[in-house]
Amino acid sequence: MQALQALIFDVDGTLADTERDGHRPAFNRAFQEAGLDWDWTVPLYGELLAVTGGKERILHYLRHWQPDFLARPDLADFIAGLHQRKTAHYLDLLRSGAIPLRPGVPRLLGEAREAGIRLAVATTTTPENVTTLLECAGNPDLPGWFEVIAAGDIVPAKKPAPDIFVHALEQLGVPPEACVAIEDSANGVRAALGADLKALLVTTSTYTQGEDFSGSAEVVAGLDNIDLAALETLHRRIYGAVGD
Ligand code: XBP
Ligand code: MG
Repeated sequence: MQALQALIFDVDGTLADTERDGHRPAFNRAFQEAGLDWDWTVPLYGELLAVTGGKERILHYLRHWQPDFLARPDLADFIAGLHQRKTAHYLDLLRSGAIPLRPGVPRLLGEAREAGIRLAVATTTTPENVTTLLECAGNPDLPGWFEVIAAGDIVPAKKPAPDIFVHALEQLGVPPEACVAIEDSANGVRAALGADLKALLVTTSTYTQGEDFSGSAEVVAGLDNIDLAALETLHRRIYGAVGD
């Protein structure tokens, strides 16, 4: 049986609870700046989160709530421009310290680093959003603790497609059975399982409580009480003890 070699973390909702008070207001600021009267309220954003990827989420919103915009000849550029401004506003929010890492995350990352367990990220958001979150909510060295930051448009299909997790595994050069993956959403669970990451811990977040996490090994409300030993126990429960 493979020993545990690496942890693969989702970002939004897992490392930090970023959606309601981070990404969502950033989208709204970009819309206001563009003179659009679109308001992604807390409940509406919860519905829109069914679609991963900010650009994809804007297109989904247009299709269902603003179909007249679909006729724009420059639709792709229009969406890309809104998303670029949204990302700028999100980075400002991160740099203001508005979004902390979730309780237990700094400790768990330190334990893994101390034990020589490799760290990776597999996320739908952009690489800069990841490094800026880690630098500003954690510490300036934190991005360097992650050997692999698999993020955003680096893969053709976003979660729930498995592509980003497959990419992270390829970059790590380890099989899925050598890893534990940590996610917060049903889309993330489907993506991780699609990459054969069976040792999968779910930590529910603001918007994902009550989602379908079928196939995950364990569901917790947060990582406050999850240490490296708990992840090693979960890994053994799925794959058996080393030497089995
Ligand atoms: C969550 C997402 C992202 C964010 C918005 O990513 O689906 O799209 O909501 O970020 P994950 P962008 O849970 O996989 O970390 O606007 O940069 O896409
Ligand atoms: Mg997530």
